[in-house]
Amino acid sequence: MATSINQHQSILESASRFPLPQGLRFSYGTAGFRAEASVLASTVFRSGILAALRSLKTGAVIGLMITASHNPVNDNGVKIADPDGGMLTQQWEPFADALINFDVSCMCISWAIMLVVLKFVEEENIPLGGVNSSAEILLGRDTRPSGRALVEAAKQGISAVIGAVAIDMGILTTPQLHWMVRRRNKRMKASESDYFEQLAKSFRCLVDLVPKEMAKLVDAKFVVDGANGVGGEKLEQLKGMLTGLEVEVRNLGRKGDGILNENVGADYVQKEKVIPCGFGSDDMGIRCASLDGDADRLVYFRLLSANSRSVDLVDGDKILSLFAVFIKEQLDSLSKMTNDKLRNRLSSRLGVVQTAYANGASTHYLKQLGLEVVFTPTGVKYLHKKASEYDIGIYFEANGHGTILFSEDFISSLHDVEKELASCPDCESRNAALRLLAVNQLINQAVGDALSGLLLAEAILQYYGWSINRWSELYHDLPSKQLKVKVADRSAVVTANAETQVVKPSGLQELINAETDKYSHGRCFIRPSGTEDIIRVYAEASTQEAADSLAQAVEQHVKRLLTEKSF
Ligand code: G16
Repeated sequence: MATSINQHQSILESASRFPLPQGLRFSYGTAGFRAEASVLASTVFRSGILAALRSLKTGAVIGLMITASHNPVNDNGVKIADPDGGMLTQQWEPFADALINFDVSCMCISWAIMLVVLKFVEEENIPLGGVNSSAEILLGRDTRPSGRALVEAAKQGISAVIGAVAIDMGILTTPQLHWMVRRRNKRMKASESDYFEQLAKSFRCLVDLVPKEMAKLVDAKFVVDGANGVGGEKLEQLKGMLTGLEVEVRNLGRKGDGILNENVGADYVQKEKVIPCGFGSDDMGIRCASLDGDADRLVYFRLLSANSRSVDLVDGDKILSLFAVFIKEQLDSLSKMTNDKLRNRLSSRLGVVQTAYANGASTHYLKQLGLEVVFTPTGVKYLHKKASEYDIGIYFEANGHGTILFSEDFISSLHDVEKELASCPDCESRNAALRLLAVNQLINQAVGDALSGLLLAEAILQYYGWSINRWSELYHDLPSKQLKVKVADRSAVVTANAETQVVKPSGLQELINAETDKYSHGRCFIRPSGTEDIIRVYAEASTQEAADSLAQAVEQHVKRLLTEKSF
């Protein structure tokens, strides 16, 4: 078939321009491929082919984001958004790994990449080379200097697939790109200004439903650390459209501001529990928040004392708890409706999804509220999938990545109930329905989004009239410690049971158990990072000293066992 031959040539010719760096292997980790930017051209080029094939297969728009999120500025990476705006389906990850790692530098195997593609195309029945085949891929990038060249590599990968078109959306936050993909596939307005308008409008709607005396109790001043990344500038743009919120944005990544993610941003504040650069004793008593490099994570914090850099961290677990309390209260209002027919229409399953990193105190608190709490491995791809099984699924990782998902059936019932109650403008059930509808509009349904999460948190604080101190007091975190251990090969660690048990190397879990047993309220696990070349150690105990010492003891075991060649 002529088209097929053209197609083969197209991929072969362009693939030879992007040789795989010698001796390197890339793996599709927690959120796609990530590495030092200078070695990523071939990975990004091939991810372009991958995204085009995914678009052909699904007949829908796919997103390809060039970002390394919380990683240092010299890293970069690729995140791929599926038609619903979520992460690339896990079923395609093995193909992604195979495609990205095939070595075509040697002419004798240059056809091999074609074989990998063709085998997969046949297995998945992808209409590659078909006369009417068309594919559309939205491209976005964060503010990393390497982003522009990598977008060009992605474009070449996409155009190597005949019929595939790349649309370059420029600099975006990761959640904006995921939102756009989802909206385009639903044939809805999907530009950046549509995104800002939707956030501003739904935030306004929530704030309008706040009793005025409550809103007055919340300190208007609020400062956000933009991590010197893309999120700060986007928040600057959005803030002009917001009423009911005074926000100052720092660490915008402008000239003289500092380096992306270096001693700034959500990952730094959450892991180190200290204020980011650009914050100091003048911020004592002020509500502060941090975004990460691509604005898909959010944490809040407040300075503990004017002469220390330590913070009281309000992490993803507490954001989750705030959202859960609010959503549950709205559902409780709806359950008090006297109209049985309407009430029954809204009977819903509310579920909460966490990972092993969730502080034990948060899980205890959520369960005490009567909520169903389930666990998945780290990575929004797992949490998102689990949360979508509920009518309302709230998921958050402690690092601040999360959102609230609503089922279409539940939203449609809410609309019906709201219409039925239209003649009762002040009744609490109608207001509860309106609030939930506004939350569904505000909070990103595709992926965790720091900007939409921040607006929802602010609206809920106004609703309750809560300060950040009051929010932080919802429960007291068990002291915890996280460490990173550099090892030669992080894939030597294999875990099970939502990453709470080490399966390999053998014997390591027993050592962790023995250390953990020494501490009151001790809990500890390790796992290989899927975004950095390290093993992560998490420890929790009844005092900070105990948590630190447990983490350090386990770190030593990891170092020793992973440098021994015997396992
Ligand atoms: C990504 C994922 C998150 C995950 C994080 C850390 O975040 O989207 O779900 O929690 O990596 O992963 P790991 O511990 O495997 O390094 P981001 O914000 O870096 O894209």
